[in-house]
Order: sequence, then C-alpha cells, then structure tokens
Amino acid sequence: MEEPLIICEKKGEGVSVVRLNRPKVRNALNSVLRQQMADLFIQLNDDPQTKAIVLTGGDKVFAAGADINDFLTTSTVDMYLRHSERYWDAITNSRKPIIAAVNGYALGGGCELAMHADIIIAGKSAKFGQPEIKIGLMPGAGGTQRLFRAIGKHKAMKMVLTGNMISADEADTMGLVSEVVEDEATITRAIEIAKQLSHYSPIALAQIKEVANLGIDMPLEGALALERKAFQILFNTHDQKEGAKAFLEKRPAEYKGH
Ligand code: CO8
Repeated sequence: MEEPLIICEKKGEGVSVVRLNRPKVRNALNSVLRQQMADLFIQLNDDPQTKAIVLTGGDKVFAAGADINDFLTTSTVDMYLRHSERYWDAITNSRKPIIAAVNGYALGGGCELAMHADIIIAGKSAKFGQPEIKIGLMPGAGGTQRLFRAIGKHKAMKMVLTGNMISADEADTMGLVSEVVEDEATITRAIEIAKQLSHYSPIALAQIKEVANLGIDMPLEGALALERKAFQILFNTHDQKEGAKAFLEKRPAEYKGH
C-alpha cells in the first residue's frame, strides 16, 4: 500500500499534528499533497476536538518547495487554471493557531509554507531559503511579500536574489522564526506551545489572529480601530466573562469557544 502524503495525529489536549510525508523527494509539495493539506486544514478547523495545529515535515527536511518535476511542462495557463491560491487560503484562513516545527530544509514553497504558520519553532540545523532564482524562477507564494514583511527589505532581498540559505540562528536573529531549539526538541516544543494555546479561549485566539493578520497590511489608524472592535466584540462572549471570573476566583478558566 502507498504511504499517505500527509499524516495527521492527535496528541491530546486539543493538539493535532500534521506531518508532510514525501521523504523520497524531500517533501516536495506537488498538487496532490497540497490539495490534501488544504482539505485537512479545513477539516481540522471544523473539528471541535482540535484547538491548535502543529505543522511539520521530517527530521532532515521540512519541505524542499514545489515539486520541480512539475515545472518541466507546465504552461502559464496550466499554472493559472490551477488557482493554487486556494491551497494556501485554507491554511491562511485557519482560525486555529498553527505552529510550524521546522527541522532541516525549508526551501522555496517550503519556506513559504512555514511562513503561513503563526509561530515557527526551528531546530538548530534548520535551513531556510528561497532558491527559486537558482532554477530560473522566482518565489510564488509569499517569498517576495511575507518574507519582506517578516524580516525587512535588505535581508529578504539578499535571500531571494542570491537564493542562498540561512541558518536557524540567522533566521532567529532576523525574526523569521519564533524560537530555536535542539533538533530533537523541535516537535516536543511545538506541541508544548500548542497545548498551552489549546487551553485558552478559541474565540479570543481567532480574533487575535484575524486582527493581527489583517491589520499588519493596513494603515495604523484603521488597524487600531479593527483591534478595538474585535476587543469590544469579545465582551459579549462567555469566554471573556469566564476568564475574568476564573482569575478573580483563583481557579483555571473553562472556555467554551463562544
Ligand atoms: N522537487 C522535486 N524533487 C525534489 C525536490 C523538489 N523541490 N527537492 C528534492 N527533490 C528530489 C531530488 O530530485 C532527488 O531525487 P532522486 O532521488 O530521484 O535523485 C531527491 O529528492 C533527493 O534530493 P537530493 O539528492 O538533492 O537531496 P539532498 O538531501 O542532497 O538535498 C535539498 C536536499 C537541499 C532540499 C535539495 O534537494 C534541493 O536543493 N532541492 C530543491 C530546492 C528548491 O530549489 N526548491 C524550490 C523549488 S521552486 C518553488 O518552491 C517555487 C514555489 C512556488 C509556490 C509554491 C508551490 C508549492
């Protein structure tokens, strides 16, 4: 029987781990894998048992980018008609927090995939890069946009123009990752953070994500208004009242997500 391209495991306390599983081609992201990943993210968002998602690859590679085999014959029209933005949208629109656990290479579409996460935990030997230029191409899923917003023009421009990789420590210094840990600890740490988040109010987490992700590209005044409105909305939720009450009663809060 063929190995599944994606493996999803429940780790308890509301954490689901999504693992890319095409090790022979370094987890290259072909259309089938990407469709399955998109479907899975939609499914996990609808799954009441899942509160936070950890996204990971293998020990030596997170993902080596798009499947280059596919690039030999694909035409412009083929590429357009694929509407691959829908694969990414399923991840971008996740209301539940996503924590990427990156070991080894995160290159091209793999680096872009990691950047779709809310928090990135990198193992010490992780390497990030946008090497598309080395194959006569350019980034196509956020490498010229999300990367620039994450680390600034001159660091990002150097990465996309040279195609050279950076180490986990460099990525940490630049602000591309949230935390660097020993390689063996990457998944454990990501799950630990996911478990922490899974005990918080899902509706508050979703509001933080929505406001932060929309607001970052808006003029400050509008973004602050958006933040204020979301903050106000939370005052009509069970979870906000429960959070305040539990604090004052010195007990753990029991959140319901509404
Ligand atoms: N696509 C297809 N096959 C790949 C890919 C890939 N991206 N990466 C590796 N492979 C295959 C190799 O061809 C090789 O196959 P075979 O065993 O048949 O010879 C096998 O995987 C193992 O590869 P290596 O021998 O090269 O393994 P190493 O461990 O020595 O090196 C590397 C690992 C550094 C990851 C290396 O394989 C590499 O540089 N890969 C290509 C990285 C790259 O250029 N990525 C960018 C691709 S373009 C892109 O991502 C555009 C994004 C557009 C939008 C997003 C769409 C998802």
